Parts: sequence; C-alpha cells; structure tokens
Amino acid sequence: MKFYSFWRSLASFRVRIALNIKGIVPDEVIDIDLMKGVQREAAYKKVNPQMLLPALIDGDGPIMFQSIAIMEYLEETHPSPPILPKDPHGRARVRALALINAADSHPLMVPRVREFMEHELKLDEAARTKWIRHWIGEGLAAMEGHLSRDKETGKYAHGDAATMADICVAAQVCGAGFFNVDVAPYTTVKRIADACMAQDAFARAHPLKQPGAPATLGH
Ligand SMILES: N[C@@H](CCC(=O)N[C@@H](CS)C(=O)NCC(=O)O)C(=O)O
Repeated sequence: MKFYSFWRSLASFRVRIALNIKGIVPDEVIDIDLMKGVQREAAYKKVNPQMLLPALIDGDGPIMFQSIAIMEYLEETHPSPPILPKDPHGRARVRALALINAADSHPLMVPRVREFMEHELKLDEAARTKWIRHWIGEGLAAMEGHLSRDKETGKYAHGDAATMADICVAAQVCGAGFFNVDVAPYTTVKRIADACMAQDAFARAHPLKQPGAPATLGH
C-alpha cells in the first residue's frame, strides 16, 4: 500500500486516522509538499489528475483519491473495527456529518483557494484570513447544530464509538487551530474532538506528529 500525503493536509489527516483505527500501516508514505506546490508537478499529476492529496494505492491499484471514498474503501476491505454504523439511517447521518467538513467547509480553505484569492483576486492577508475564518466558523456551527440537537450523539458524534463523522470533526477542529479560530463556543464539537484526540489512533495521526511538521501550528 502506497499513501500519498503531507503533514499539513487535513484530508490526509482524515485518512491517516482511518488507517490507524483499522491498524493498517502503509508500506510506503510518499510526501507531497503542498507548500512547495509539488502536487502540481507532472509526476504527481499522473497519480492524481486533480492534483490533490490524499491518494492511496492498494496492491496493483487503481489509484484511489478523495478522502471520503478512501475511508469507505478501507471500511469495506477492513470492516473491523467499523467507522460506520450498521443501520442505514445511522450510516446516512455519519456520512452527512462527515461531508459537512469534507465537502462544504474544508474545501474553502485549501491552498488552491488561498492562492487564487492572493494571486488572482489580489486579496490581502487580512481579507484571506477573514474568508477562511468565516467558512471554518460556518462549518463548526453547522456541525454543532446537528451534534447538540440529535439524540444519536453520544460520547462521539454517533454513539459511543468513533466513526467517520468523528474523523471529520477532529480534522475540522485541527483546521480551526491552524487559523486561530476559537472552538470553545462549539461545546459539543469541542467535547467530541477532545474525546477523539485522547485516542491513540487520532493522536498519532495529528498533522504536527508527522515527519517534516513544525513544532507549532501556523499558517
Ligand atoms: N475533497 C478532497 C479534498 C482534497 C484537498 O483539497 N486536499 C488538499 C490538502 S488537505 C490539497 O491537496 N490541496 C492542494 C491544493 O489546494 O493545491 C478530499 O477529501 O480528499
């Protein structure tokens, strides 16, 4: 198994957590430096034409991309321990919570968006930061709205075992930390993220624990 990732990539963080929960250790981890734009070089474009991390090759392939699809693949090939509940309603809820982060919130703060704002729209750093913080806040508020209201919420986002929703909550809170967004007002999100990060599978996957990461968070 070959895993293309980068310490700072939150989508790679999501897959790293799923790999850890399932006890899968990739044979090779290939670092693609997003801060140097290596994702846009020809060699990586061949791996993932969308030029995004993560990507995963299991055996002879084909190459898999998109963190949610990769996590679903890991769930299907390594069902135990599960990261999705068994019942269809529960599965739909967990997937939907995961997508608040992976589809609606996180994509608005990724390097390609930040770089477009800087180089094409000529937005200064204050405007770019305002954009990012706004959309992180919207994502956290949406997640909090669901988690604080729903009877299915337990120790974790769905009951008392971590699922794909928790993986995405943890990534969302970590991303908030990257941009100094205070998560304290989102009390349920924070409680769940803290419970997640107390688990070894989550803690080991944290961006700042990866090779090449700096000692502290920064832009
Ligand atoms: N929806 C994708 C998002 C992938 C994504 O945006 N990855 C970021 C890193 S977290 C990336 O590779 N960005 C490169 C860029 O924006 O140029 C997923 O969940 O895998």
